[in-house]
Amino acid sequence: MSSAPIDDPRQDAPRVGEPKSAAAGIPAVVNSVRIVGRQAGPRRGLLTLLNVNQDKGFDCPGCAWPEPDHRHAAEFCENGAKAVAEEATRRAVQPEFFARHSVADLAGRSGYWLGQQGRLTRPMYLAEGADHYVPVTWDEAFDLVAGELTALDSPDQAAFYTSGRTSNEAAFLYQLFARRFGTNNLPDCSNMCHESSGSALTETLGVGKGSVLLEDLYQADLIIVAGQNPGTNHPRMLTALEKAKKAGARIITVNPLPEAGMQRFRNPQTPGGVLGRGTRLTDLFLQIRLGGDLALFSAFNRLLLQADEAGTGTPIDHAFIEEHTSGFADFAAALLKPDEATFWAEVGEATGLSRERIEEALAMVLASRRTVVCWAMGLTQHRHSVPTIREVVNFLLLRGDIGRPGSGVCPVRGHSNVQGDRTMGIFERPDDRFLDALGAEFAFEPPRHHGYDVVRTIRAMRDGAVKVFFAMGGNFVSASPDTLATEQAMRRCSLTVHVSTKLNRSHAVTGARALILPALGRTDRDVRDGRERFVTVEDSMGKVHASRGSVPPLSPDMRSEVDIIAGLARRVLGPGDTVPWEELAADYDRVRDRVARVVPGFEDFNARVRAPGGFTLPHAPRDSRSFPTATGRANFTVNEITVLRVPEGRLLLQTLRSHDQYNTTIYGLDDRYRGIHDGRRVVLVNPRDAERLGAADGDYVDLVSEFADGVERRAPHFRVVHYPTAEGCAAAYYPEANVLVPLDSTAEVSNTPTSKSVVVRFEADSGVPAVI
Ligand SMILES: Nc1nc2c(c(=O)[nH]1)N[C@H]1C(S)=C(S)[C@@H](COP(=O)(O)OP(=O)(O)OC[C@H]3O[C@@H](n4cnc5c(=O)[nH]c(N)nc54)[C@H](O)[C@@H]3O)O[C@H]1N2
Ligand SMILES: Nc1nc2c(c(=O)[nH]1)N[C@H]1C(S)=C(S)[C@@H](COP(=O)(O)OP(=O)(O)OC[C@H]3O[C@@H](n4cnc5c(=O)[nH]c(N)nc54)[C@H](O)[C@@H]3O)O[C@H]1N2
Ligand SMILES: [Mo]
Repeated sequence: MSSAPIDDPRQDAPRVGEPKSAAAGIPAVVNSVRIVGRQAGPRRGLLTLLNVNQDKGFDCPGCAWPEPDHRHAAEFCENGAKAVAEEATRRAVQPEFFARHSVADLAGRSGYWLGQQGRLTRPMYLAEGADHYVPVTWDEAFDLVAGELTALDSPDQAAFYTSGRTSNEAAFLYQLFARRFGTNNLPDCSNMCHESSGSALTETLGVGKGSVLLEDLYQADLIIVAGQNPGTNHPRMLTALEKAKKAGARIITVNPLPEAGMQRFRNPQTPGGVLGRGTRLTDLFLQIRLGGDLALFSAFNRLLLQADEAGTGTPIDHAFIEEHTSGFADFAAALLKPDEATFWAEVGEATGLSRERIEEALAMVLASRRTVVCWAMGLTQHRHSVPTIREVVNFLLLRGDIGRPGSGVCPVRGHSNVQGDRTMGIFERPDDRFLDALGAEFAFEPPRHHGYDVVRTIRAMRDGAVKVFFAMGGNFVSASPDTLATEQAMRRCSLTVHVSTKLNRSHAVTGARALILPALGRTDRDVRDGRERFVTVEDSMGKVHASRGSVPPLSPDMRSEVDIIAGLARRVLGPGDTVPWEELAADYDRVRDRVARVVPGFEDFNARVRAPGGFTLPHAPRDSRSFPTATGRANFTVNEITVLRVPEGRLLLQTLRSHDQYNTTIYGLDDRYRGIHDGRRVVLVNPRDAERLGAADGDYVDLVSEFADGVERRAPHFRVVHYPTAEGCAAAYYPEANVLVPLDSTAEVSNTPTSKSVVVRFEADSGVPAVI
């Protein structure tokens, strides 16, 4: 990792070497220790690392991958260590910092530079027309927000965003506050992330969450990992995959990129991983074109149906289909309808894979009695993501692979509590059952009309329909699509408020007035009135457990998210409110008691969460093969194959994560496994495409995206890197490439921005941009 945070755009000067073919090993350990030491120092560093993911410790703020029952003394990974180090850092942003740097100055810095300044420590206010943020007291801050909120014509003129690190307790109170105030405008990072999974799974299985536990992975015969890069984004998943392999599982990886982590894993906690070559993970690599997964799973399903018709083996679980599903006949008829030539021509075009290759994969499917499909953003951020995931469900239903050990759907969540936030009611389209329970518990009538998701919030701010934007964490400006459109929308607000741990671009691109409210993070000790408090989180597999911070907060002016929400709610709603805000905040057990009465599965919450390891939420399809869908059964669906065609001379571009970032938080300028160092403005291109486009390795180009609205979106000055990505499919890093993702290019049903399929052309380099 480069040591100096980037301040001068010319520092972004990528050097390119060979991609790696194995992940982790000793370099990962060395890197973890170095980063933590540099940010947090030896004492805070050790205090944090020894407490990550331990029973009495805190949940890693990195990803949502679950902790195994038998934990290692060091149950963290290189990237978890970076996430912890960023938060437990000794560097602090004090009021003097804001006196030195105007907002215009901050708006001209890179996200990397902003994040490297350290933790936010005081509430700061930017008055209308002012150049600098100035310190304010918490009471003044609450008064400012309350004044603005209560002056609105309608509660729907405010939007309350949530990022996925917010604890269950804070999320529950936050959504309660928004609804008590009168709106369902609760956009969250999920809208840009796994919303497509939630939509598809709720419709087909009745529960919008994954159906597998860690034990299922260990019992699986076959694990298909599609559209996911766990070596970087869920490194502890590699340990689980290694264990599954040792128990006999085989792995098919589906990805346009040959990601190092899925090739070979050198587990730093085993001698073989340190000294030997490690474990080969992938048995079959399907190098698919972007967006080709719907066609791939359709091909699997058609081959299964045909094998069944031919009477070879038992490709289909008829008993399961008969007893538990609905819609099979329509699904089968639609899938078998096209003639062979037409069908396979479409599959070939969409996937870039030969029929032989797909049949090779199918042979592995047929040899498996228990199959798990794991996926992440590679499947969720396309226009046809919901149909794609529905087709994955069709595939598992055909095999009877839902609700039996060793099989199921495994959408791997991103943010460490993004799943819990949704469970707690952070959702712009809540169902009546939830609202009824919430209203009954707190004696009020919640708003019933749906609120805005992320994309609709941006449009509403742009159009003047939302005037107050409040964010519980996150970096809305940099994480959202269409950066310039989003920035303009933010600037039209009368007030923007960010409850944050670290400085980011959303603090520099603001409404007429702005507030920064400094919050405690996962690693911080949360003490009030001399008593230490803990929060809870839910991992990607529906396990709920406690999280206790261990490092002393850098400033007494930082408050817990729960205290911030309660303080604000009290001010906005007045002392006579039906919700006893202060009483709840003073003791998180009281919040949990309320959750237990409102949210199914949380009965006896306080007792059960104190048991070692916490507890697992019920999941009807997994637990009892019952399906709370509209039909009362698991639903087969008909999904038409989509081929993403691009005009001559264009490429499809995906925007993804490097190894040295956490979403918009940039840890450094390297992407070690892909062989990229010291820079992030790179575009990975297949050499054959590059030749067609006349782009030599090392050339600099502008990326220009093309969309039906005719608006020109340009990302200047990207270094061309010849890379073994699927033909026709390029890749560049998020958030630098977000400027290219059109606001109105979203997935059907889920409305998720299509961050993994943007049509781009290359143009002559227009030089280093002012802000990178
Ligand atoms: N260290 C670290 N950890 C993280 C994060 C982070 O930024 N840094 N972010 C967290 C969050 S919020 C999330 S949501 C997750 C994200 O985790 P991932 O989804 O793994 O993240 P991406 O980098 O977006 O990677 C997408 C992967 O899908 C592949 N892909 C892209 N398009 C397609 C496609 O059409 N089909 C197929 N089959 N593959 C495709 C890409 O080549 C890449 O390997 O990670 C979480 N964990
Ligand atoms: N082009 C493109 N865009 C994407 C994606 C993509 O793949 N491509 N991925 C999308 C995905 S999957 C996601 S999840 C979103 C992420 O969107 P966000 O969740 O909005 O973004 P982050 O970068 O994770 O937010 C980082 C900020 O959160 C704050 N923070 C960190 N921890 C805490 C905490 O404990 N409490 C509080 N209050 N604040 C905290 C810090 O101030 C930090 O600067 O981005 C999406 N955007
Ligand atoms: Mo995410």
